[in-house]
Order: sequence, then structure tokens, then C-alpha cells
Amino acid sequence: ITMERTFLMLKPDAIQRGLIGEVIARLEKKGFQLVAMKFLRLTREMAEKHYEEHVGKPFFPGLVDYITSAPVVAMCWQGKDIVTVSRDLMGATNPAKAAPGTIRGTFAVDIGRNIIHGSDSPASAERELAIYFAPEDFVSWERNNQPWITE
Ligand code: YYY
Ligand code: MG
Repeated sequence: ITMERTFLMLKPDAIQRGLIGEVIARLEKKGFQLVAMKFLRLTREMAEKHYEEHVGKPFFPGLVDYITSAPVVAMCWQGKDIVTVSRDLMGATNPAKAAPGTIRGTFAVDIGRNIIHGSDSPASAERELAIYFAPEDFVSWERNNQPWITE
């Protein structure tokens, strides 16, 4: 089993629309395990660091305005192949194109209001987690149902 961890963040629209619980419920029901969680409002510096790969793109200023406009829920989750599987659960970047049933496909319609962020590789996950969390924020714990989730 490849147990991985990833960085998932409920964006300001998810919080404003009262979707924190519904989205987290999907991650829990999938069998993923929560490792760290923080409710905060991003500074511009954090947002620019988070989205550094997109600096200079036309949507970048609007993206930084949006992500810093209200609080977010920053989380670390772990699970089998979680980087790929969580991206699949989220659906395509543009919610209008995201498959029905995915998080973005279910709850959103606009690429600039797409509810959730998820790291696109294990390396991105580690880079992004370091922006939000200190080493002591990651909680090491075991679930007694793990054998019923992974072989
Ligand atoms: O990883 P993901 O969030 O699915 O997409 P990215 O290509 O990394 O873009 C980050 C973020 O930027 C995206 O979630 C919405 C926004 N964005 C946009 O507003 N307009 C675009 N044309 C592309 C991305
Ligand atoms: Mg991305």
C-alpha cells in the first residue's frame, strides 16, 4: 500500500456557502484520515506562495483576491494513493466540466469559485503543507477500522 498524504483546502466559497461539513463528510466516507486542520484567512504572501506556479497568468490576481477574501479550512489528509484519488473526487478544475457527482461537479459552476484545492503531486503536497503547517501540527493516530479500508 502506498499511504500518501496531501494538502486539501476548502476555499472561501465553500465556507461562505456552508459546505464545510458536506465536503469533509465525503473525504471521511471515502476512508481517508484527517491528519491536520486549521481555520484561517490567508495573507497575500501565503496565497502568492501557494499559487506560485501560476504567477503571471491572467487569472492570478483574481485568484489571489478570492483566496484571501474570507477564511478557508486548510487540511492534511492521508490515505492510499490519496493525491490522485482526491483529485478524482474533486473533479476537473472547471466545475462546468467536472463530472457529475464529483465535489466540483456537484457544488460549483464557475472556475473561479471551485470550492476546494488539492495538491497535484506528492511533491506539491509537501511544498504546500509546509506553507500552512508546522511539523508538530501533524497528528499521528491510528484508526481501528483501517483493516476494513485497506488490505
Ligand atoms: O489544481 P487546480 O485547482 O485544479 O487548478 P490549477 O490549474 O492549479 O489552477 C489553480 C486555480 O486557479 C483553480 O482551482 C482555479 C483558478 N483558475 C482560474 O480561475 N482560471 C483558470 N483559467 C485556471 C485556473
Ligand atoms: Mg493546481
